[in-house]
Amino acid sequence: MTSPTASAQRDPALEAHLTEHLGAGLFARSVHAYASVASTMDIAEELAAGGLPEGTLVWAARQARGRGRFGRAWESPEGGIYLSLILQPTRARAEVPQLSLVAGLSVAEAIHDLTGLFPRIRWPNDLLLEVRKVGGILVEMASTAAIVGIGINVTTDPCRLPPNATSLAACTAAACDPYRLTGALCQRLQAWYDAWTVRGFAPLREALRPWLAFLGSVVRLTTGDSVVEGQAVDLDEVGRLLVRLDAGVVRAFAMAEVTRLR
Ligand code: BT5
Repeated sequence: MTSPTASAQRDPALEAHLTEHLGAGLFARSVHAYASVASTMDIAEELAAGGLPEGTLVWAARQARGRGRFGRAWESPEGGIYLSLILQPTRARAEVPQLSLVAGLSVAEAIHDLTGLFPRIRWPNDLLLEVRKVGGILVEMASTAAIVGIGINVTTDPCRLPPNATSLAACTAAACDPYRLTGALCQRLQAWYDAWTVRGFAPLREALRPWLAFLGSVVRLTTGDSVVEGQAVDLDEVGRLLVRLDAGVVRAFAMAEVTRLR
């Protein structure tokens, strides 16, 4: 089988353009950009195994086989940004899934910086505008690194997306430049990643609250084959979703699909 990096061609013009917007931070050190790849996750995993450093950014304008969680597909037509970052967290392995919320907050803030839109984070990994999904986060553990994947529909024509999806350009008249958005996102992410590295989830918990979708709402949580309903009340100190069940008991969920009921 051909390796992911051997079957994709880096694009120096794209890399130069991105570098202009990345400043001098962590994610500007090693930039690998492509017009098209199968999945930026596979490329980042291969680069991490080959010893590329923390901060390496793999960016693509299109993906042929973008993926979400649990083997789902991530539609990746032109107009979106698709990126994966190699991180080498020094925090405990059990805390690494928190990177999904670290990245979600950074994406929400970057979108707000650029467009004035106020996206909501549907715990644990979706970005919503109104009720439609505009972005998603995927955290995977590779042998030597954590790979954080981010997909955002920027100027994508919603006709090319699943029915419950939208793009930034479909929601605002503000300019939605994918390179500027990548730069803003990397800046925000570096700041939150540094804060998380030093202080853990506590600062994130506070900062996330205003961006969370469904707090106070009655939600349905689906975890594997069990379905639970209750009121979403908060995140706990490690990023789990706290839900008040009918009996008044508050239970913490580490992983679930969340839908708002009312
Ligand atoms: C996610 O999974 O939301 C994580 C998506 C991560 C994508 C990035 S792109 C860069 C990097 N390289 C990759 O190959 N992946 C990462 P999940 O929560 O499982 O959501 C998947 C579901 O979102 C699908 O089943 C569809 O319902 C929906 N979906 C698919 N493509 C979409 C899109 N472009 N926009 C909005 N929703 C989409």
